[in-house]
Amino acid sequence: MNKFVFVAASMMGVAMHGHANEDIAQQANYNELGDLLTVSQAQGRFDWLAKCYDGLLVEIWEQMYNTTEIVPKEQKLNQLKALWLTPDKAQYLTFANSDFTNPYGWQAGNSDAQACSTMPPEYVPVALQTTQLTHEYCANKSFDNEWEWIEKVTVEDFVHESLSHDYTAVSGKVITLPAGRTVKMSVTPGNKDPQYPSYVALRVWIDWNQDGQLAANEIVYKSASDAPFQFTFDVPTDAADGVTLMRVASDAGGGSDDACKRTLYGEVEDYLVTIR
Ligand SMILES: [Ca+2]
Ligand SMILES: [Ca+2]
Repeated sequence: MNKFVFVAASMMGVAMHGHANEDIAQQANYNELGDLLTVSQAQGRFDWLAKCYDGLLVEIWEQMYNTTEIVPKEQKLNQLKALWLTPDKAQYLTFANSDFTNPYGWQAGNSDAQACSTMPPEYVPVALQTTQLTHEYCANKSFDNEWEWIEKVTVEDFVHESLSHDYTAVSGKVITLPAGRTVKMSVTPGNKDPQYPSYVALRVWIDWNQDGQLAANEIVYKSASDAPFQFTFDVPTDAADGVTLMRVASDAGGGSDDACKRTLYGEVEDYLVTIR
C-alpha cells in the first residue's frame, strides 16, 4: 500500500505544476494515456474503483484529509465521490506506470458492471482528469501501424508530436478554435522507411454539432500524399460553444469517410477541441 502514498502526491504534482524538463516529458506521455471519459463513464470509474480498489481510494482520502479521526470507510468514499463527481462535470483517476507510458495498455474499468482486473504491480494513479466530452465516440484503430503512422499534428500554435500507435487519444490538452475563423493545420506522417515515404490518405473530422457522431459532412480535410500535409479549414460561424472531438486518421490503405470504419495501415488520433 505504500506506493499509493507517493501516488497522491505525484498525481497532484502533475496536475498542478510542471516546470522541469522531466515534467515536460512526463506531461507529453500523460497527454497520450488515452483515458478519455464521458461524465457517466467517470461515474462508472469511481464505482468500479470502489468495488475493486476501495483500499486505494481510502489511501487517497487519507492523503487528502490527513486526519487522525476515525472515519468509516463508506464515509471516506462518499466524501471523495462528492468531491469528484457533480451532475454535469466529473473527475476521474487515470493510471499508468511512474513514467506515464502505460506499457501494458491497462485501463481501470468505466462501470461497476465490468469485472475487476488486476493493475500491473508498478502502476499508480498518475492523474486526476476532468471529463470534457459529452458523448462517447465510436472506436477506431488501425490493423497495422508498423510502417505508417501519425508523427506530428499542428493546429495554429498547438503542436502534438507522438510515436506510432494503432490509436491515440490525446486526453491531456485541448485545441481552441474560434467560430468563423480559418485555421491552419498540418499533419506529418511517420514512415518506417523515411527514404521511401508511403502514399497515405489523410482525413480529419470535427464533430461540429456535438452530437457524438463524426459525420461525412464533418470531414474538414481529405487528401492523399507521400509528403506532409499542410492545409486550412474553416470553423463554421454557427459552431456551438463547448468541447468536442477531432479525429485524424492516416491510412495507406485508402481509408474511409466513415470515421468508425477500421483503418488498415496507419494510425487514428483523437483530440479534444474547444469552440469559442
Ligand atoms: Ca502517433
Ligand atoms: Ca456530428
